[in-house]
Amino acid sequence: RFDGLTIFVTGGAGFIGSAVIRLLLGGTGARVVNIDKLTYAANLDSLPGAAGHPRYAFEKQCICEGTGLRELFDKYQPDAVMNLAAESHVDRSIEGPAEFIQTNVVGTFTLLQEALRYWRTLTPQKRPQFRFLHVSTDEVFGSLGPEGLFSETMAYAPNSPYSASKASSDHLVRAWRETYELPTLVTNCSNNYGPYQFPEKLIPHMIIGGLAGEPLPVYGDGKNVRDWLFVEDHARALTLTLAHGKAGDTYNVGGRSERTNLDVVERICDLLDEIAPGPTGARRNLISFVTDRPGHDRRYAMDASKIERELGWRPEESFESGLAKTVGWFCDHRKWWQDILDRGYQRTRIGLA
Ligand code: NAD
Ligand code: TDX
Repeated sequence: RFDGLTIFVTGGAGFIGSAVIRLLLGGTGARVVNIDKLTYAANLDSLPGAAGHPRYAFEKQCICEGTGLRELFDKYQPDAVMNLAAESHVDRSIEGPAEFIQTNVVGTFTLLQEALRYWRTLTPQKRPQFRFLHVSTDEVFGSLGPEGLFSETMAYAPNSPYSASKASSDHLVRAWRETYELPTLVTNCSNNYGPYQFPEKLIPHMIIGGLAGEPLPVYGDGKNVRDWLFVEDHARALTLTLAHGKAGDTYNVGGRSERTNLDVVERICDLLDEIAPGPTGARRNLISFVTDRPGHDRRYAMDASKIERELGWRPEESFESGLAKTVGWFCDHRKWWQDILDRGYQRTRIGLA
């Protein structure tokens, strides 16, 4: 249960990183160092109870800056690194790819270099126990037709600047293992959803827009398919992989919950109508089909049988219950997202307000 171990979590103020930290602090004995640059997507309010926790420290730090990282490795002497710091929104990557190359590629490279430098200072006994877990996405595999699943052995075929930058970082992690023997692991996960997700992503965007009675923009024909996973199930998969995964391996993580975007948005509308009746009546009327995302991948679906078989991981939350919980959470935590809207964030999708 990681008792006495020190774990670096980069991107710990983001959506998935904060779920990992809540799990590590609440369910294990690990000491956690949250390393985050605090971009627009970060929110320390997603870590209630962390500040002041005896096993938690926060360090405002960009993963592209080697000197700062070096000081943190020397200061905390970590047993593991979980790399979740990234630019994560596909639409933003289309409008401004530079930041994605910088953080996702150069940042991962810099973090690998500093982890390697530090790892080489460890005793030969401690070196094999060190872990560098890199958190990646199913989008590196490209787009599927109506049949089939992504497996760990499939060739990468990224289609967006975001997925290309993630694919590059995955390859760097692999190379640092093969060339320098740094004990790395890579996980590739499908679409996450749940509490504390930044409002620009599909599910929170539709919940918040639906509550406000605003148009709900569905890209293209709404028939693109995503494989949804509740964020807490992903966080468990990551801690399991860190604890029991085989160094050098990659693990696919997915929820076996394929849905078209239109199905997801309609279900959100119906849930909102049930629990938060609004002045607009049936919220499905708010659905508005808009210009498609350029290079929009048609279908993602993960074969997660390796992590299920080898590490005993299973998703616990069904999509139906997880979505209902998520809609309920956003209705009950308006201040969390209203503060984000009040701070103002640039909704960058081409053609959308
Ligand atoms: P997010 O955008 O919510 O959070 C990213 C966090 O990283 C933010 O707190 C941000 O401040 C931080 N960050 C960004 N650039 C940084 C830098 N240069 N230095 C330090 N910190 C920096 O992202 P998320 O949805 O939580 O995704 C986390 C990771 O999981 C990403 O690597 C993403 O590619 C991957 N992933 C996400 C999903 C998903 O559905 N959200 C699915 C599979 C994989
Ligand atoms: O307003 C919208 N309307 C819409 O139709 C938004 C924001 C999205 N969409 C569509 C595009 C996608 O097909 O919904 C789907 C999901 O969109 P996003 O929430 O932007 O996620 P996606 O592009 O699938 O990428 C996500 O999953 C994989 C995360 O953002 C990535 O970080 C992760 O790697």
